Amino acid sequence: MIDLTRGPVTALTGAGVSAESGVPVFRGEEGLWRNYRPEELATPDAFRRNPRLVWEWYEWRRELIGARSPNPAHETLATMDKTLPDFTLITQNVDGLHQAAGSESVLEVHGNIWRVRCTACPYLSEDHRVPLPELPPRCPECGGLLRPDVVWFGESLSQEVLDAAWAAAAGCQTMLVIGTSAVVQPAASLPMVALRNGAQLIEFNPAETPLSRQADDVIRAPAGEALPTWWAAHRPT
Ligand code: BV8
Ligand code: ZN
Repeated sequence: MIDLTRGPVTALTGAGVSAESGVPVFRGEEGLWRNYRPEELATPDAFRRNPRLVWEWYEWRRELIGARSPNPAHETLATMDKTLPDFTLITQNVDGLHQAAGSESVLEVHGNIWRVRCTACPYLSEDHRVPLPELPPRCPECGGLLRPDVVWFGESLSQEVLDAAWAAAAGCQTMLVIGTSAVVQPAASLPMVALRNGAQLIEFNPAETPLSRQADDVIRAPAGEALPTWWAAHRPT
């Protein structure tokens, strides 16, 4: 029986936790956009070659995400954050839905689609405007090209965020892995770090993943349905 009072709890989420909010996952059939795959658009080369095309994809995602709300899985994770004495949420998602559901300290290992930064000066800002006034958007400080403040394929993650995520994985007694295909590195190594340190691993995913065999428990169901139920049965009284 999973006992959440045994020690720190860490949750790692991927695109699947936002699926029931209507945000397309990366590797499902609807993960395509105009027949491009994320691995072709979410790269520095694609942006260098065609910043307007890459921004059209982000604009489309911002418009879509902006019209969506957190689902019960996001809400349950926000409740865990408030209820458990030592809880850390790590997300690979850039949609900001965990914060919208009330999660306070979220480790966003791949950045956030609602922040933009300049490619030519230190300008960095929250920007929720949909649509943006022009594509690609320009820096108000220096006129340089703005880019989404996300981590593209081939780019390194923020060392500070990655260190915090690594420590949370290494230090937890229980890790919940929710809605990720566990293929993108280095995030996909976090559950292995937890396992190596003796954590119990619970996977919430309707489909099999490379983690499933190593998990102590697998909940083969959509997170929006399964996580609230699971939490009701396991929340410390
Ligand atoms: C790095 C931000 C060091 C952008 C993302 C060759 C060349 C270059 C690099 C590599 C290479 N080979 C490997 C690499 C490393 C690469 C990598 O891992 N590639 C993969 C494709 C093999 N990683 C990197 O490049 C990383 N950086 O390594 O730096 C370096 C430096 C220089 C050169 C080399 C290396 C950076 C990776 C970050 C990429 N950015 N996002 C944006 O979003 O616009 S990744 C992107 O994929 C999203 O963040 C997403 O979260 C993430 C992972 O996908 P998932 O979240 O798991 O989503 P997915 O669709 O895959 O799965 C959804 C799951 O949900 C499924 O399992 C499904 O069953 C489930 N599900 C569906 N519905 C539900 C559900 N679950 C629950 N409930 C439901 N209702
Ligand atoms: Zn600038």
